[in-house]
Amino acid sequence: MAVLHLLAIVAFHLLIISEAKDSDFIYKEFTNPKRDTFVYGTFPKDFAWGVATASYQIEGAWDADGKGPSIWDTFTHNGRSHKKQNADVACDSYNKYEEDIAMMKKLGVSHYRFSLSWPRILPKGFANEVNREGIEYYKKLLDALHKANIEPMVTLYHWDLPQVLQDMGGWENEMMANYFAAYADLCFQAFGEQVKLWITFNEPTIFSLFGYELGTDAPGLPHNGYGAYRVGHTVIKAHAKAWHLYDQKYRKSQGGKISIVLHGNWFEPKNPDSEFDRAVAEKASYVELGWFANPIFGDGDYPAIMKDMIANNSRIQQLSTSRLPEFTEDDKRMIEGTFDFFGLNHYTTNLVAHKPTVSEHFASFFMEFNGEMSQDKESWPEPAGSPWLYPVPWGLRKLLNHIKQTYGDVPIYITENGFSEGEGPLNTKDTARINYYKAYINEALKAYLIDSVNLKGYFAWSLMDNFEWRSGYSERFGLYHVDFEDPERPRTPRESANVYAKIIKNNGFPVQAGTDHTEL
Ligand code: GOI
Repeated sequence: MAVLHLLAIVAFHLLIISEAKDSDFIYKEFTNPKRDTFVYGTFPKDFAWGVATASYQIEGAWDADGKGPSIWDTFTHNGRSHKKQNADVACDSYNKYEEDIAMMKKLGVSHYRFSLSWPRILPKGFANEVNREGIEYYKKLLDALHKANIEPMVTLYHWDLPQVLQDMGGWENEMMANYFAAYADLCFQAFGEQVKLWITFNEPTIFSLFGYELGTDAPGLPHNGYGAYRVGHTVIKAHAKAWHLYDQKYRKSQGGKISIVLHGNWFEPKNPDSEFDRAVAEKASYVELGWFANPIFGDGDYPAIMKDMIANNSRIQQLSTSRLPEFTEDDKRMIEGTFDFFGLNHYTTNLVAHKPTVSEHFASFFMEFNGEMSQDKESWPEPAGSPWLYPVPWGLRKLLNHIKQTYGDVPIYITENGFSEGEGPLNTKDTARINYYKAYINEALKAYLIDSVNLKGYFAWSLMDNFEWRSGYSERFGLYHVDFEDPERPRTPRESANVYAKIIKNNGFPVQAGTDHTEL
């Protein structure tokens, strides 16, 4: 059956491969010589091609027209980001959204993923005081997208919590699940006619861990060993409540889809011959994604491997109960199956080696695994702008297959993928980013064509340079460059914008006449 399926696909798409040319992405060494071979072929006809952004990172207008402050306004105004930078103005997309849409038209995207600023809509956090001007802004944006024939994918929460809700404990307060559901209800009501793809949360692992465990991100609380787990527990319930609300109250009339976006690295054993390294790498993959994916896409509960790990470590730390909270049976029934697709943000791969890290005296998510993360600095190309972002394209294909094997044949959108460079004078020749996009999109194509992964779309991060959280403007992810020194915030396309536009126009990498191809 599998063989027949593969043959059918090969025949249908004229799947043809060729050895990498010097313009393609080449690794210095690899164990499987075919691994990095470039594949020619195209994505399905209705494939979603998009770009992604987030409200705090692009909008600016931080206190305009009745907007309340978010935890990121507080955090940056306290000087906690790189060079005390903030996003008070950022890309000024609050005023320049029409320019943004013109850029999207040039790229030829079919979809735009952006997020709503909760404190712009509800300055006091709660749904009893609605800021009309906030609603109007997003309605204008949605109308303009509609006119441009671009489908919106709207994230309800991309990290900019109203400060007033943080003053009540933020995501560590269980009541947040209800407050979030009320905010979601209002958004479905206000925008649901125009929005057919909803995302509840962007990367809950990341804002839990960096905001409430390490404290390097807003709200900056170093609640090591327990903060992130408490946050995650409430966020999962908040997501499930919003999903059920949409399902029961809006799905029939509005006909959209709603799900969650999870961050996933691929984890590769540092020494593939070591069963210890293999076991820790596997654990890392099952826990990073599975913390949120297993409850939602699996059986309603945390992965067993995660529950055991944290319970054991808590025992070593002389605690009477696990630091990971438990779901009730009712919780599990409410949470299980609350998805319409799988939203995946993926950027890089890590090597994992076994190393005893669990301590009797200090608890931390990052020490829970008895493992150590690193990068293969010998074989992987240097990251250009973000020290953590090593381009490892084959990791994406492995991760997509892992998702299919672990959570079933669910429709997957790659909701973020992209590459950064450092600050500096405008250089439109962004070869490293071009190589990154070509190679990663090609691995996505392999997952679709060869591995039959149910891939529905791909969103590049990001449309333009923007405020990169604690790194300020020092890491640039844009297909378009933005000059943050100029009050006009002029945007200039980089070469990668043209390359991405061409990939979109071709719906992948069709076979070209006159090039040297070998059949698979
Ligand atoms: C998305 O997050 C997000 O959705 C967008 O809003 C965002 O703009 C976009 O990606 C681009 O980033 C070497 C413990 C140096 C502490 C290695 C572990 C620093 C610090 C590896 C691991 C990692 C993408 C910063 C998810 C945060 C960048 C999560 C990617 C800093 C490191 C670490 C490291 C670590 N991450 N983020 N860091």
